Amino acid sequence: YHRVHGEVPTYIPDWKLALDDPANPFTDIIYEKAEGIAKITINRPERRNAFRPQTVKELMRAFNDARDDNSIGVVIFTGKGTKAFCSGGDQSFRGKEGYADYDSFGRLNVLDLQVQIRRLPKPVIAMVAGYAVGGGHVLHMVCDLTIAADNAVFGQTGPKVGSVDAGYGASVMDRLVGPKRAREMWFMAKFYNATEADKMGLVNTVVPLEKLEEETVKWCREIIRNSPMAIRVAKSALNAVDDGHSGLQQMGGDATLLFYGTEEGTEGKNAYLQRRKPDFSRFPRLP
Ligand code: S0N
Repeated sequence: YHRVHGEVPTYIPDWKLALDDPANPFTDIIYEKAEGIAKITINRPERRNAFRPQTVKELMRAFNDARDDNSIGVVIFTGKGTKAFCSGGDQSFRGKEGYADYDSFGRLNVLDLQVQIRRLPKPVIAMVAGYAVGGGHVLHMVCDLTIAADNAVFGQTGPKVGSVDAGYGASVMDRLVGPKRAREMWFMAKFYNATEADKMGLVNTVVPLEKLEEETVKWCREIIRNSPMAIRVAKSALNAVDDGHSGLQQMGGDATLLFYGTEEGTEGKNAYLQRRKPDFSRFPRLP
């Protein structure tokens, strides 16, 4: 492979701020791009990168942009600083119906963000230094890959603070670590260090903290060299069974997308536009 593609460079790219809308600047995140990689960083280190509804709204804006930007092949999702990837929902914003910030009613919009990451047709890599706990642990789990620093700590806190993620937080975890470990993680709300998380299948690799970004970018560069369509189809296929109708819809959309690119698909469209009957006779009925 390396003989064909060459070695992957390890320097950290020259990140450029992205989606810098002066009328609507980000307050809770940092959004950067370089070399076909988008980097989305939760920027609330004083709260161990806990998210409030505003944080989630900004994350969704950035992830949406990364999906639509044709030059982006992979997304890094991370937290500012070395102490936390994300410590989950900001408890000081929690109300009766969920989390509330500028408007007075609560919302559970992190669930929409989880779905967005699952359906984004490009790989999303969680780059984890420090704590990935509570809703922050679920966010790393819904990412396609996780690169952990050796100071990373993983776990659910819900049963200790009166919350629970009974959606992807339960089902994706069950897939990742198996039913017994998933029960252990939820019932006991224990924390696990990076080595333990690696053994449990929660992460892809563990690297020294000072090498975290270098290694993550290296993985991104490897991915970007490969076929975007193959990666897109692989991601939707890997999620399809677990995501039910929604997963099949995503994968089915890939089939439609590929069909539109064929002569057979184009004949149907051309015939309609040219006001003639389509001639599909020349297309084979493959075995
Ligand atoms: C992360 C921990 C272990 C770090 O400990 P450490 O290093 O000792 O730091 P601290 O001194 O504890 O923290 C530093 C400052 O940061 C504040 N802070 C940290 N985490 C949070 C947080 N989650 N919310 C608000 N503030 C936080 C500290 O208060 C401290 O501030 P100062 O300096 O002012 O004292 C440790 O901090 C810890 O255990 N944090 C709490 C982890 C936690 O329980 N998170 C919430 C879990 N629940 C969720 O995530 C909700 C899930 C969810 O959102 C959801 C799920 C499914 C369906 C819907 C929803 C939904 O509600 O939307």
